[in-house]
Amino acid sequence: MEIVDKTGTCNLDYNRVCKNGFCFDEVKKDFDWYYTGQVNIAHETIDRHANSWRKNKIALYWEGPDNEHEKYTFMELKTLTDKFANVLKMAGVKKGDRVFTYLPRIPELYISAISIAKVGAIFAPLFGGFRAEAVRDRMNDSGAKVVITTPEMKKIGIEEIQSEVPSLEKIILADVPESYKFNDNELSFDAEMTYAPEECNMEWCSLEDPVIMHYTSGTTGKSKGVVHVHNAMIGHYITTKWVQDLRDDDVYWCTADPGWVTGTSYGIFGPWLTGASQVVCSGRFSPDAWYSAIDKYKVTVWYTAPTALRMLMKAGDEVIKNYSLRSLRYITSVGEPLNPEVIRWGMKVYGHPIHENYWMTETGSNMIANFYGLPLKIGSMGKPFPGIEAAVVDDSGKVLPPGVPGNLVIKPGWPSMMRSIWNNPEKYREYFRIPGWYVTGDSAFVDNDGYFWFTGRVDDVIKTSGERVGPFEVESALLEHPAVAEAGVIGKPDPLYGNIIKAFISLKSGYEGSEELKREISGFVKTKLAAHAFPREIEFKAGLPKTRSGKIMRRVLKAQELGQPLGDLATLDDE
Ligand code: 6R9
Repeated sequence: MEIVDKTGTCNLDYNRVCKNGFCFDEVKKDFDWYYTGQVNIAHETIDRHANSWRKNKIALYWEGPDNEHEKYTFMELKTLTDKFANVLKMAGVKKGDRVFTYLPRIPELYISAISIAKVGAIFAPLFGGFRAEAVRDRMNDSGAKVVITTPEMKKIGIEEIQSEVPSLEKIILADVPESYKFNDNELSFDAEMTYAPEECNMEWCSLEDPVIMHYTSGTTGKSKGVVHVHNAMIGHYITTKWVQDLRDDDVYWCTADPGWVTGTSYGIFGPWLTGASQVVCSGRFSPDAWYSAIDKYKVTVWYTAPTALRMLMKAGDEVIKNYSLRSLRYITSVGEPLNPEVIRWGMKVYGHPIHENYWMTETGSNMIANFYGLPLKIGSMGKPFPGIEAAVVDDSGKVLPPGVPGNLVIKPGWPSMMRSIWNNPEKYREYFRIPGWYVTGDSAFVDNDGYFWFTGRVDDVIKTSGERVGPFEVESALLEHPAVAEAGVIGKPDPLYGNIIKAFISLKSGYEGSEELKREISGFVKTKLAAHAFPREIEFKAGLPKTRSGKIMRRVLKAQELGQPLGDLATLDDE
């Protein structure tokens, strides 16, 4: 066991606020709605600061892929989001409508997020890596009314499926080249903004009205819409303050894309709820680009992910010498287990440990963390955030003794917990299969000091580069390839990506397994489903292990791949 002691002044008295729920109640007075009774996360995120001494403070430093850069104050963002909220209203968006963004990390994405909340609609961000089939399924599941995208993204993800999404009324296009010809159902972001009135009537909501929906993956079935409400702001705010340790004079950079929950809770709402300045870099990952961003913007608090940190470690210490990283003061990481050696390396080259934390799309904000003021235990996820009650239990709900791994569960009722799965109460209920608990789908153990240690997923969900992928969706895409008869997909442990997607495929008769066919099938998934969720490895097999009812047993494929015992094979169909 290794503990790194933190020094500094922490405004969090763990013992005082440890009582369940107390911590969350404590911060309500920081929001305007506590006094006015008028609720909207957009007001607390932007307008509250635009009406305060922070109005001329930079809210957003934007760095484009080719060194373009822009900056926006809270006041400027208030005006822009008021205007764009009016554009959305003119486009017919009403309270409760689902408005998608399918955008690269350009300022329009951030303006859209806040504006969608301002009109009381539901902000549904789609990761730019998704392609047509994934886009179609998510929009159809939720009955998307409007999507905000660019002509370039529209071409790769929307054009071919547009006619299959009957609910879609309008496409708003940002970043449009002059030569572009608009279709009847399309609006230009820029043109509409020039005419839009500046005065906007905020749609006041209830704390329980939905405002954010993230599509995420489980083991079975297509992606599910995880619904969060305005009340989630309490969780975003308090954890950004105490887990990310964000303070007023910080320059903060969360490297996640808002297509994933980290990029929304901690890349849009959390930091702005605290009134901090944040950096958004829209380019691709490269050690030079990332270090140069930290240097250029004097980033002080940095929230990133294990795969990126491992890539930075792999890139070596030489590249760091070209940049000053002295501004860094606090580093956090999420998404997958962070290797202790990476933390030790981080201490050497960045001068600070990396604080790991744990949570998921459904929880809306950090649940377990090496939060500020808590002695950091390297390799552990930390302790439950004050006000959160977590435990490790067996399948019947019995709490397990220290050191024994089991289901990681959380006592329901924290502010940012999802309120529903869109249109799917049955899927929602599955999260509560152990009475009295929210079931995460992860396994963990608790040590004698109360720190939680991740041991793996209980289900088949794959984390690749920290991105969450459902095997079913990949299998479905594979089955659409003319050569594929059956497909089973697993996560295969990988030193860099955490896991890679490996597909086992049996071919239709008449097809010959070859390296070329593997490349073709991989490419097929990349262009149909997602640029990030394709199998990096494919193995052809004469037949796949199935249950007697015909379900492919991924568990057996995984055990075979890892050379582990096959476990209970009672349901295996021996043919
Ligand atoms: C925020 C986010 C959630 C899943 C989660 C778990 C894995 C997250 C982790 C971690 C080990 C950590 N995960 N943090 N595993 N150590 N510190 O990543 O949300 O995309 O929904 O994924 O990620 O398996 O259940 P999401």
